[in-house]
Amino acid sequence: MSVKHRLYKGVNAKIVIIGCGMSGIAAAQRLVNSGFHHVRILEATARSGGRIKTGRLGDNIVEIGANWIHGPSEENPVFCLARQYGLLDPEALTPQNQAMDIGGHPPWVPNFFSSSGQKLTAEDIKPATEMFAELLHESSEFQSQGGEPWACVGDFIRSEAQKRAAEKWKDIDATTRSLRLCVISNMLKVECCVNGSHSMDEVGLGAFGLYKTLPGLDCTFPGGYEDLIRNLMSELPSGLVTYNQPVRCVHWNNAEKRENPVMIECDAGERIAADHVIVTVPLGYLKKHHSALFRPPLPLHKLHSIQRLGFGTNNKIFVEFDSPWWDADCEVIYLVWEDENDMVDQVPDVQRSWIKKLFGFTVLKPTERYGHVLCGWIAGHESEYMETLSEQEVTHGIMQLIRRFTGNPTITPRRILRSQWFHDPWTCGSYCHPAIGCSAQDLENMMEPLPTKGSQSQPLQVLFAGEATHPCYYSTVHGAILTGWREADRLISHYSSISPSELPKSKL
Ligand code: 6YU
Repeated sequence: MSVKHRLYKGVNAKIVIIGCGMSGIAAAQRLVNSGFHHVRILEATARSGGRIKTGRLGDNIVEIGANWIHGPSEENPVFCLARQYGLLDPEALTPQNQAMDIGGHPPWVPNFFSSSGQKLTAEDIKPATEMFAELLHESSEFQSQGGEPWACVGDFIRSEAQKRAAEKWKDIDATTRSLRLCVISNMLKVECCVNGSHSMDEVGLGAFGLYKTLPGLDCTFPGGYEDLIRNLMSELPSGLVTYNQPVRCVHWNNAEKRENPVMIECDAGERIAADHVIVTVPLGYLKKHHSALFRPPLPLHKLHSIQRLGFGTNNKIFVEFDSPWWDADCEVIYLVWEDENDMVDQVPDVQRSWIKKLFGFTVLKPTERYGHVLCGWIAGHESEYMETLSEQEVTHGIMQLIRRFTGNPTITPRRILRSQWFHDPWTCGSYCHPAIGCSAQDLENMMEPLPTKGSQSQPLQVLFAGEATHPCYYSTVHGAILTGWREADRLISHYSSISPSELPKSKL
């Protein structure tokens, strides 16, 4: 028997989804396809997509938010949907591309520059990048073993790198050894961007290995990530989303009206009664607004997990040039500061030297499509400070940086465009990471519906989706989709298992 049939040709349950990002859209799609008639999305902004946001720099399409399909292969729902809608380049569809197992770190062709204006050779940097890759891999293994020697990834990598450098590189001259440690500092800054953390000293060593990668060489959407959103939205009934409708408070266990246990109060004053609400707001927003957003307040164990999990900032600065100053085959440019052999990934004086946190640039390819455009990456408080500067100040900082590292005093950017995710009031940062002291239980707590098990009240009043509720694909778009489907399935199986007389009678 089909799911639709089991649901008695569509139940009348009123379901409100808060947020029209990937997880909210995925939940709505699955519920509507399963016969639920009364599904609504309330979205604070004027657009769908949330942290999937395609913009323009001149004639070029650039991604302000999510960039890649991480691990484009059969198990990745983003890949499968993008393939189904015909949104990918043929290369991304090849079995070879899908089979590549890169462990989350694509093997890009690098150029390394140093702060004294030198282009570094493979010989200079390879021992350091190899040691770093080894340490990163070891960092992810404590999750299954337990008994980690340090609380955070940063301390583990620093202490081991120092130890191993003293052993392995003891016959190397002091300048080269120091430069290699500076390369490790640069790699730590890369990891801050990958993890969405201020510093790797904030990422818990015990939980680092919770994140799982999928096979497949990361690929992009030639027409922009928002193509995926447009295709999915076109399959939803028109009028399902109310835009510019921020939700102020979710009143659950609503004693006044037993048949509609949830009352959603919007900023504009509208009050919407519902049987279920799926909350997909980002963890950054939850951290800041949980106390106003839920009445009664969240149970303490859930609140503690919201507080314990990390949610940091990773921003991009797109920079266009008249001509390239990097090699034709170069895919990523790393900038190594020669005074950073202490392997610290935070700058001491954010206002004066925020730019030192920018690890380098990825090169937008193919050149025929994008022209000469680089994407600079900067994480942490330095990134949050960058957001407060004017575009001219950021452009000046980038120009000085590139001139210094290339030794070419004439390089001048044509224009720039940067993201500002920390100051986005509906996101408050970029994505989550397991901070010090986190465990799998925190992600379990994040996804646990309210009221919690054992309560006598109506079940599944408040459900939680969004990237920060996925046990192993958090921080990604595929993680977000899967959480939307998970919560929709939770409701579908709930209604599949109850008799018609118990179904809600009301209409939205
Ligand atoms: C990916 C990638 N990528 C770069 C940057 C960012 C992110 N991600 P949404 O926020 O989308 O939706 C919530 C909605 O709720 C939103 O529309 C709000 O307006 C609304 N809302 C809020 N409050 C409300 C209220 N009160 N009322 C009503 N509405 C309200 N992911 O797969 N590939 O390349 C990147 C990247 C700069 C910012 C990314 C990437 C993350 C994804 O963008 C993100 O997870 C999903 O879009 C979230 O969807 P959602 O529905 O949950 O929320 C080893 C190891 C380490 C572990 N990490 C490795 C992975 C690395 C991740 N890498 C990311 C890198 C980039 C570059």
